[in-house]
Amino acid sequence: MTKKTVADWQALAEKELKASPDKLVWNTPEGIPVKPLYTAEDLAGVEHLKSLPGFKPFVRGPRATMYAGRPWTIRQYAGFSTAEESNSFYRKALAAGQQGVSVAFDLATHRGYDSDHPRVVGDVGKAGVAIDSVEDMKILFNSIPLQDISVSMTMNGAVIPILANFIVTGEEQGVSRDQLSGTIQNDILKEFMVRNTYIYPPEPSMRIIADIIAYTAKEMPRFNSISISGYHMQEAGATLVQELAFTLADGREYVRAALARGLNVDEFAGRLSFFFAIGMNFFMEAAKLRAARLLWSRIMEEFEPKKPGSLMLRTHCQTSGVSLQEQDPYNNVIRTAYEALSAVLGGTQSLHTNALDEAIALPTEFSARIARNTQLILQHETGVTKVVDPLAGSYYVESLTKELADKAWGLIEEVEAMGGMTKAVADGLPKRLIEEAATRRQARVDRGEEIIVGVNKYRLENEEPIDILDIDNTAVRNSQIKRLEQIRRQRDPARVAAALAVLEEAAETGEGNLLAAAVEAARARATVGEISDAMRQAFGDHTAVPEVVTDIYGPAYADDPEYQMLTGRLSEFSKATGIKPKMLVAKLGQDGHDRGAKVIASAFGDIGFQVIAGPLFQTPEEAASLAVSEKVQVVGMSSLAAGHKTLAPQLIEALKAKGAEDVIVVVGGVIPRQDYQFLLDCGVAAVFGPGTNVLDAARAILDLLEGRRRNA
Ligand code: MLC
Ligand code: 5AD
Repeated sequence: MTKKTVADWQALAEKELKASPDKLVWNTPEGIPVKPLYTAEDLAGVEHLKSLPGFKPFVRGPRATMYAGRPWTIRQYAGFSTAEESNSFYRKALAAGQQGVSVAFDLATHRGYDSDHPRVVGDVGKAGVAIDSVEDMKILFNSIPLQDISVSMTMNGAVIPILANFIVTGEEQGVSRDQLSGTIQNDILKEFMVRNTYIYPPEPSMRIIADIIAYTAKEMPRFNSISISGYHMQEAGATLVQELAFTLADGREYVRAALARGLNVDEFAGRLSFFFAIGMNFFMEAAKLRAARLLWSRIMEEFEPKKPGSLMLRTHCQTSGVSLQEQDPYNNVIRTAYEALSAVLGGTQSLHTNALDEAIALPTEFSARIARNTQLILQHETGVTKVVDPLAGSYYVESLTKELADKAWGLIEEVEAMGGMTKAVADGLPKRLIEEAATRRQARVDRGEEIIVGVNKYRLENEEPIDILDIDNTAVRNSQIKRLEQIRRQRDPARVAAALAVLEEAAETGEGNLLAAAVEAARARATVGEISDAMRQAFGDHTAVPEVVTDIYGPAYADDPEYQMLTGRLSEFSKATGIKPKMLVAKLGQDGHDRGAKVIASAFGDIGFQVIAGPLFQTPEEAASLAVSEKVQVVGMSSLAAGHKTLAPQLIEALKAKGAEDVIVVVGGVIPRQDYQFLLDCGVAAVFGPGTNVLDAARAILDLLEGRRRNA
């Protein structure tokens, strides 16, 4: 038999297809042309092929034996309501097979506000657990042995008070800080880019990070000082190349900040850790983790470390939140299982699998169990843990690994040419590129070019609502306020004031370590808000000016008759009324998830609305004032952090109080069906839940505007 060549395959494929097989090439959003066939020829030039796990460049994994020696950590991110409730949830989860703890704090805590602050009325206990002081933190970890269980804390803005509270909780549980193991997210650059739970401006924020790296390097050898995160970039719409490149570029920037603080690279590099999202592009996601390890070891070589561990990328992964849907929600179990397998084939160290109700609410005990079991089944039943890096040698995966690495490296070099990530973030380039990618994707989904089962294809006629977790925000707030009052009554005010003064001075002068100073303040029972405020005095608050990308959604629809009909109707309406309809896209409370708001603002602008993108973190009162001064006809309130039942009625009341009751209020975002009627009864004109097609939303709003005009 003669040996067949790729040319022979081409010919056969052409016969089979009756067309060139080139038409099967899939151009991914990353700009990577994925071919229908990969062969040994594709491996020419792939330099990492011969590497072994446990050795640099670690493509095949950071450990020699990987899961055969020890499986990844099942670490489910969770937190809601009070410390008592979250503690009980963690303990049950640990008893049922979870292996590490991961704390989700509420948005008030993230932004450095105590639960009694007037700006956080809708946020307390909602998207995570409310923590105001060491007393709450001690309840949170009650009966969880901190010398044995590693704890991840997702905290970036109020990172100093939270880590200080954790250290003091350990002390008071009898666990010294050198025994504490875990991870603090502490990654502020991506907050400025996509996640938005920052407090202070970039420069002092970078100092905070360097202080934490310095403190943990000396005092907490088992603790990972940072979790450099791409997860939120992908959630905000980034392509995998963008996620890879910006995350690693962030990491490089943190290394530089720590070196500038006078540390030796080997003192801290082994405790830097990473965090990536794993979406539905199965092989590419696994390849992404392999490429990440390859590139990180390349980046770290520049700093000439002596320890091999300093070149090693270790990572947590979370399955993709945005890939999950409100419609036909049991499909989410399937999506999450594939994503989890991809993360594991990519060699993650720790994994969170999302719950099936992700698109509408926080997990219930039931949905959390299914999510956890998704990993337990992978670990115990599938055999995937038995062999290290089983995808190695796959023509496709190895080529993809190289292609992703090359493409990401190009973008990393671009960032470098701008002077590094802090500068790039200040310029806004990464944010812009990610928002463009997000808007492009929305257009693909709305047009049905990217199929989502149960959403833009195979949609059910009738959806059965599922049980969801609802949190009584007022009850949580009241109980937090009670405990705050008690703490303030019982503590020694002179000791608190003295400790806060030392902290403020450290912030002001640049001398001393902020975390060390905050630990003393936490021991004295200064609250999260007070510790944050002491630094606010010196650093000030960061405020971002919202920018909106344009001409992405429109051009994607240029040839579409439905789109043309809508823009036509809109321009008729504008002609008849003398102005383009004007809409404020408002973000209320401490909810910084703005992908949806930005995509809506961008797409509506292209469609022909005048759009005002409101600033983040407004109170309902502030948003109403802006709506009135800008003379908008519509306010679109975007809510992804479960504050809608508190904030929407307040917004409507505030508009009424200003004589602007004719302004149409619509609400979009993560809104459970169960809440629609409540919102409509409060005067909301329409609700747009997850999976809404943007054109449908625009049409509905135009209908409302025309209706108003007819009735006027
Ligand atoms: C591992 N070990 C082995 C081994 N594999 N030993 C022998 N043989 C093997 N095969 C050892 C390790 O060296 C380590 O010990 C210990 O076992 C634990 O392994 P690990 O791989 O370090 O796992 P873990 O402790 O789980 O740490 C994983 C991590 C860490 C490094 C990625 O940073 C982490 O847990 N991150 C989680 C971050 C997270 O959950 N974030 C949630 C974000 S949610 P030793 O002694 O070396 O430590 C979010 C959402 C939002 O952000 O709100 O927006
Ligand atoms: N509990 C569990 N999961 C949460 N997420 C956010 N907050 C919580 C919480 N309190 C998950 C969602 C979201 C991602 C950022 O983390 O999956 O997409």
